[in-house]
Amino acid sequence: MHFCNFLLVASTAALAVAAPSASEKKRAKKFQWFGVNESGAEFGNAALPGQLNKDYTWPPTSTVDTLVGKGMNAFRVPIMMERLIPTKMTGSMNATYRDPMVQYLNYITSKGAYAILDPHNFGRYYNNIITDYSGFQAWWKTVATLFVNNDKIIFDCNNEPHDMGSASVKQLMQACIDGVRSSGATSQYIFVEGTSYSGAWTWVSSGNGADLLSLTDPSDKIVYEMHQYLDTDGSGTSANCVSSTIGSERLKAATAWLKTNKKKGILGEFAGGANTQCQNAVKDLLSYMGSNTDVWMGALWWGGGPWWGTYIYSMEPPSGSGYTSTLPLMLPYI
Ligand SMILES: *[C@@H]1O[C@H](CO)[C@@H](O)[C@H](O)[C@H]1NC(C)=O
Ligand SMILES: CC(=O)N[C@H]1CO[C@H](CO)[C@@H](O)[C@@H]1O
Repeated sequence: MHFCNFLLVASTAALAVAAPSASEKKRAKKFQWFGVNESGAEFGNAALPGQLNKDYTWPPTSTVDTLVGKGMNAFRVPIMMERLIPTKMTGSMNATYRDPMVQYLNYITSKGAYAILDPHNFGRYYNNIITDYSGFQAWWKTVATLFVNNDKIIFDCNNEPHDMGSASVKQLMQACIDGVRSSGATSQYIFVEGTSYSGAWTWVSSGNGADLLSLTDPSDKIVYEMHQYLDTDGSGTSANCVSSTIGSERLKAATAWLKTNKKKGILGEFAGGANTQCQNAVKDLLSYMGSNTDVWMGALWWGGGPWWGTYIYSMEPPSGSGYTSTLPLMLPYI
């Protein structure tokens, strides 16, 4: 609920910090996308389908006006595959979940921003690793049909597959691409993710680099989405960061892979705790990406949304720790 105030207060914070340097401003403009994950609709996934406003919620549309007004232009919206199409992937959509989702995403794009539709399923459907690729393709065809005429929707095939081989994930991502395109949605970007939680630091070593390279899209609008946290195990569960340069270090191999293969990347999730080491690390990460915008198209902080409470990376005003102390550092990049 409070998330709508995120950038409103951010603008106030901007007045209180030093103006961005010319080089920072220049860098900032080069990101195609900068924004946040807007959580809520994927919450309470132990309860499927779950009840609206009890197990899960939709972030308020009023957020969007404020955030877009302050310069953000990309919102990743996690959802649950099972809530949208229950029982089986080839089934039909549940209107109770579908209609507010469509409204919310269309609202975002009506403001000129990109809405990233993110089935937050870790490569699983009802907790089983998806191996029915044609079923998954059907799921995406059904869903993409809703947005055929909206070129500011981005289809994010699946959040953070893990404990499955990169070759299997390749098949999963290709099924998504094929499903989306066969719906008639041909103008939109598609974000693909890899195994090992789509970590940037393990992109090459996990096999993603080799296997996902051969994905094909008739519209040629694939963007490789990677995630990078800055804590010891890279899981995004600690408020501490390894060092102030860990971000750029962890992105190096993936950046080289993108360049060598002439691919585009998006950092779909990143965050660090609200302490000096992490804040320097976040700055280092964004600076590094800012000098490699030939391959990095943007970055999305994890996470925003109305139900995060005292989460270590919360951007929630008035007291979310990321919001009160890390946000000012990121303003030059918005
Ligand atoms: C449809 O979704 C609503 C809310 O998510 C849920 O309460 C209802 O049980 C769902 N219906 C089916 C058939 O899954
Ligand atoms: C890194 C992180 O914060 N991951 C969380 C993302 O959000 C889901 C719920 O949406 C949590 O279960 C994860 O722990």
